Amino acid sequence: MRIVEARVIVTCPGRNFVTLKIVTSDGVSGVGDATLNGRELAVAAYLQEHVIPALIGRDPARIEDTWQYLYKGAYWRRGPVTMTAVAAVDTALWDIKGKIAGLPVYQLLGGRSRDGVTVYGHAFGDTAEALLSDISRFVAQGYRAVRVQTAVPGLPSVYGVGKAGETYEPASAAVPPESVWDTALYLDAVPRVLADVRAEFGPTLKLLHDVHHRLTPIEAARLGHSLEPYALTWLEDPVPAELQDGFRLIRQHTTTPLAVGEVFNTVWDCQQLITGQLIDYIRTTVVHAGGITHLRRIFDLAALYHVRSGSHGATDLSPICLAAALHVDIAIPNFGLQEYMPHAPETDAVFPHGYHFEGGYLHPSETPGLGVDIDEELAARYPYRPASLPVNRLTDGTLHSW
Ligand code: KDG
Ligand code: MG
Repeated sequence: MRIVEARVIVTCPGRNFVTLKIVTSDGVSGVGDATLNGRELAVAAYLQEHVIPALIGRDPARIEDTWQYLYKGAYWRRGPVTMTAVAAVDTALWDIKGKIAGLPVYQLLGGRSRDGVTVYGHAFGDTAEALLSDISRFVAQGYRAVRVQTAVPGLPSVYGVGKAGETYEPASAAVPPESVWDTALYLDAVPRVLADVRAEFGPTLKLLHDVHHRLTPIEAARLGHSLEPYALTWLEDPVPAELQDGFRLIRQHTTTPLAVGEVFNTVWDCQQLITGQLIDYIRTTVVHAGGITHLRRIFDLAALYHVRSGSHGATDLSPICLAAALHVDIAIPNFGLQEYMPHAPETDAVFPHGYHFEGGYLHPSETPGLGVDIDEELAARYPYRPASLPVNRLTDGTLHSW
């Protein structure tokens, strides 16, 4: 069997998604998510110009060899654009392998290690009442874990915190919008909010908080320490993680568990963090970390060092990525949590899928392969719209982290 065709589909059913579809000489097809928020067309061009010509004629069964060929053969290794493109091919090949075997992909990964995938939802509020009521909404649906994001008095807006009832969508304008950031106001507000939330919901609801890379290590150490009484499950992205050693400083000062990795692309981005036991959860996921093949390699390394998975799952990762992530989550021994933000109805219609949510768990599809597809006719009705993630400036105008 050979790969005879591969096509890139760019669509915007509520937000932008890039999908790779690979077709074999036997007429079996597989899909892979290739979406890189705010840089969609860079991946589409990488696939179209550099990857697809090299795929035609290859044996679709050779997943590992194709991964190595695309990673090493490019000469230019790593990086989000390259690794998202490699991930799309890898995911589509696992989909094809599952369909040919007549098995859901998780069976090819060793079968179930658990009955369901525990997920966390995103609660946010621009007022204390709005936040508490948003968390209650998740609890009522059976969620066992909730990420808590809050407005900061004195700041006009905060990344990822919309008005009650709004959907979460940080990529808005074609050119990055700019907002103002003040660390002192943030560090003052967050512990008070989490104290209220813990008091309201009791000790068993898992609470998470995402810092979105906005602190320095010593500021993050202080925040982690001040949040200890509220027993977070994790404090996410406390600092930008190019300097993996920065986490050592945070670790020395707090027992609040740490999570990082949604922007990582390879095992090399987290090697020190994992082997130094500087984190508790690694947030890499299928689409941005080289597909199922490479993600499993990262999670296997993590398992040796008591680090658990906590894969990224915001709505800018398509239902194809979520479907693939669930097959990994259900199979690996060191699963921790899976992020879950339901997609917009238009998105779900473009990507028909068999995974489902029930009582705080997601369950992967039982159909052969990934159990997700793209309706290309419907996708064609939603043309690409440029959108970018925002940047932050400090009050004196200095460009800060996002
Ligand atoms: O593309 C960026 C989003 O996926 C990101 O802002 C979401 O931080 C995020 C999260 O934890 O889901
Ligand atoms: Mg995050």
